[in-house]
Amino acid sequence: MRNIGNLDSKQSEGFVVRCRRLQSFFQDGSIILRFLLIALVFSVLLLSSKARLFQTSAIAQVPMQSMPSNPCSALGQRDFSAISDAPTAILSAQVVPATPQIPEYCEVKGYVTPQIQFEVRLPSQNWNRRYLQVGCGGYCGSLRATPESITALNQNFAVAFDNTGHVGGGIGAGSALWGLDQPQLRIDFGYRSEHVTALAAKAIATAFYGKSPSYAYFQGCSNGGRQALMSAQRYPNDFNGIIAGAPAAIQAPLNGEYETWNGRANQDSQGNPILPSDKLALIHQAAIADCDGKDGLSDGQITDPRVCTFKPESLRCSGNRDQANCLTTAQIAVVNKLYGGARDRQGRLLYPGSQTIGSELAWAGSSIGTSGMPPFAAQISNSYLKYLAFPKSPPASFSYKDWQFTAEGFDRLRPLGKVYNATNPNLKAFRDRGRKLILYHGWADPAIPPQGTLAYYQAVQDTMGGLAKVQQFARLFMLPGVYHCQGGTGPSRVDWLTPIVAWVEQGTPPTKIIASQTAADSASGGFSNPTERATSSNATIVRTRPIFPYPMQARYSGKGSIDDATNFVAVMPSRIPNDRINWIGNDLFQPQ
Ligand SMILES: [Ca+2]
Repeated sequence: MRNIGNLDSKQSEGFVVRCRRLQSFFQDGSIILRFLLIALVFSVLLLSSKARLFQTSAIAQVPMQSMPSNPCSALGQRDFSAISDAPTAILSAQVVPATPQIPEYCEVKGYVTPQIQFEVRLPSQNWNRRYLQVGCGGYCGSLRATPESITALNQNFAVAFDNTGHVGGGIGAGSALWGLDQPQLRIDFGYRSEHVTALAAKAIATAFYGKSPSYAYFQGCSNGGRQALMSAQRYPNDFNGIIAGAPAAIQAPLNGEYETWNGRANQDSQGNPILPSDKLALIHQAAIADCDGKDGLSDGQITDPRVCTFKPESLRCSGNRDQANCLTTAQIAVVNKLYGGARDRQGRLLYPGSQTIGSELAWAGSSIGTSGMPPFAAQISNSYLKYLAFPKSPPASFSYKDWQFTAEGFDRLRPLGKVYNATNPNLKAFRDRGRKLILYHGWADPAIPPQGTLAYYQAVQDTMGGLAKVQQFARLFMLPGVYHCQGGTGPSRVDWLTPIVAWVEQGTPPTKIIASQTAADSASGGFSNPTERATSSNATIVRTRPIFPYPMQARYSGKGSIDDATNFVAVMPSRIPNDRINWIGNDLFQPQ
């Protein structure tokens, strides 16, 4: 009777009755009847316990909850060196006590050869048989428990993350020095680290619980979004469901051309800045005034900035005299370089995308330096070209300022691009295994152009039988006014995990996502610390909006608050956008 676990008193009485009948049948019933009754009893018990789980979990329909079958510390003695493709060593295994924020878990640290360090967090109680691996942004180089990983741990997922195979990271000077003529470390960062971490973490979870995970998920944004797509393309066995946010998927052209272009757009011939960051508000306000209402609602956010026709020339200073409320000819040229994107002398695009109209406030720090610091674009480009871009790295004196925007230059980025780019639109193996993919991108992303994600999604459609067929396993959500992964002038807070779980486990595709926004989100420049974002999660919500699968858009119903998602409906745009972009790397979207 001790095994009835979660059943309430009424259910317990029923169980007692069933036990007595069972006893009676064992005494005088036929073998077939005994078998049928035993099966019935187990079915009732299973349904009863599942019904309770339905009510208690935000993530619906937990397959089965499991407890550890081995002590945490025992994992430190286990030999995982024989994992195929992922020889693994454990460095430590210890119980981390519960806090008000996080339940008790077994923390396992280790590495996969040669140096892919990882951390696995295994909940001590009520594991939901799910595994979530989270990606790592920029050039990674450290173990980062993202807010998404903490949320999932709270929901009794086993979670893991890794440093992508090297130490040192960020985006500043020397942040990618680890890659200097290091082919293996480049491969580990490029595509191997998430695969082998998944192999190791699943084996460790299985050893701990005595059961393997029922479902595996991956969630990442930026470089983590690139890792997400890489998994879908190269390792379709690894994850049942994948969430790819603002992916840095077209990485060699992104970091080699696009960021280099943006990093240099605001430099005069002496290297001094032309456009001060305090003029970005002026440009943004003029852009919003020009385009906000074109989507049918003046709400401070632009549903699809590609319909905008704003020109910075409208802010031209009289007599080209530099004043606070206008732009000089040179400043207008900077803005047009950012709106126009990286190009060679013939005007051919070297990257499929550019800064979007409406994103101007987020240029501060990303494309326009602040406080005397070079912008993000210059830093990430410089590290890429010096340490990651070429089979043989350039001399130490080389910098992003020496790069030539030419077809020849683009071709020089191709060999290592094969390691970093996640641009293969052939997702057949992924689809055929029943896997699901959610893609999302902010329309005002100042770091990675949203048009590139649209172009990739278009290539997937072209390869996989069109939009309707692709939406059976891969859906894209475009977030108006949202910066890089988070923050922005539009709602950016989204629970992506619940819908991917529902899609994978229940076959329920996401038809509507609710995004929310706090006052603090609007002030974010798109590069705020994710940890700070997590701790401010209790901030007051000032707006919610529905996001529909692309290309559907949210339109105001005409009644009620424009800050309440319930007052918006899904509409198809009057003209279905053409997301193909003619650029010098068209062939990168050819199916492999
Ligand atoms: Ca609007």
